[in-house]
Amino acid sequence: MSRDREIEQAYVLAKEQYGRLGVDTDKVIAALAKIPISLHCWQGDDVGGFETVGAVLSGGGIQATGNYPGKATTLDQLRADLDQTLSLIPGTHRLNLHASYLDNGGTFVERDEITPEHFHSWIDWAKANKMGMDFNPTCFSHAKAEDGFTLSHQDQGIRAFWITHCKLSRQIGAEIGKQLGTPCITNVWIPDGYKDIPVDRKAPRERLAAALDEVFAEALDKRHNLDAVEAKLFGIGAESYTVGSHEFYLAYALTRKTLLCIDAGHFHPTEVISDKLSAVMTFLDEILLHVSRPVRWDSDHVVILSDELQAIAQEVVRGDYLDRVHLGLDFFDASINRIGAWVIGTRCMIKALLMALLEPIDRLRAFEQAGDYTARLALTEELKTLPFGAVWDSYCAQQSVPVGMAWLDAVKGYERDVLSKRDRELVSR
Ligand code: RNT
Ligand code: ZN
Repeated sequence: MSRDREIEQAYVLAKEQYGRLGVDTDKVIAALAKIPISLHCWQGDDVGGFETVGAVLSGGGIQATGNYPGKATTLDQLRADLDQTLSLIPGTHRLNLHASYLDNGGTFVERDEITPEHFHSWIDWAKANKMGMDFNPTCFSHAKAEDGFTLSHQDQGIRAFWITHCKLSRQIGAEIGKQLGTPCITNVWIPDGYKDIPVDRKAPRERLAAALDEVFAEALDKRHNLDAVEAKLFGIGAESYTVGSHEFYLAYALTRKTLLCIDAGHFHPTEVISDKLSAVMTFLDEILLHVSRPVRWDSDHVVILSDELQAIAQEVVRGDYLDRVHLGLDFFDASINRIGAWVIGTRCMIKALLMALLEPIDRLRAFEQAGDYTARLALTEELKTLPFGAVWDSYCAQQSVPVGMAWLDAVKGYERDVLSKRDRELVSR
């Protein structure tokens, strides 16, 4: 039997099986194709950016580990890697860009001087790919962030510098959203915090609230730009106190009507974000997720089809939040092929959404409402061995992307033909 035929027949059988549970797999596939995932540019170069040639960004607890060969060191290379990645992922997605990935034409531009001009080549790239974009001010890996404080800094001048950077970032976000016809989510994350126990927890938080109010003072058209604020529990070097904690930003988002960004790695190790979605969504209009995989700490491992990833997708789907919860990825692994990392993580996110969409949710709810928890547990467990893979394969085939492991052949080929040559170029320079 040909592979195509095999995929088709497996799908027919799966469709029947899901159909018996009242789930229409064709409709599920159509719904899945409409869900964009925001792919983070920073997986491609270990959060390096292009402010200076060969920039290596770190700080604020952000740490990519590994030295897998072939890292993108130019804008063209990163875009080529993204093109390669996108060709291996079903659906139409978004690009999440950091301000440090600007196109400065080779001349250094300080962060308080960035303009939409510096992002036009990215906008053109997104247009060509029919993608939306999201944006982030880069408030780390900078001389003015070296002592661990940015927007909440006690020095008024340093605070003003970061306020300007964030204001400009919002304007760039608005231009991106306007050009691409879909709102850009501009997400503010800062590393501010203390390594050791502070005696004043209050003042930095009050300064941060005031600084953010300044950043968001200019009203921007919500059709172009949406603001988000990202909370965090701790970072390396900020273990004892983080100014922008969860409670701080939850309250900020609620009172200032911004989006809240919830990163899967930004809580205590046994805490999960899946349980938080319905809690915050009861009060907030929209949120942004940074889907990540913390291993013992905020390690930003490549997202896999873990129980928690499935739980996140289930909560988004069950809660009917697909229009209000924006899905972004946030991981960076430099120890494996970086394109492979993007592809695995993004495909897993989509797989988790597919599994969630394939749930016979009405039936499950009926069991729960009737107090039949035995049946609820029986069915949720039974669902795990239904032929989900056949539906996934069929979706990939329909979207003309590799089915199964075939994507890896493409990545290996690209590594051989493109990535390995980059390292030789670096050596011969
Ligand atoms: C850091 C935050 C933040 C960054 C990116 C690069 O802990 O998760 O989202 O990962 O802005
Ligand atoms: Zn994040």
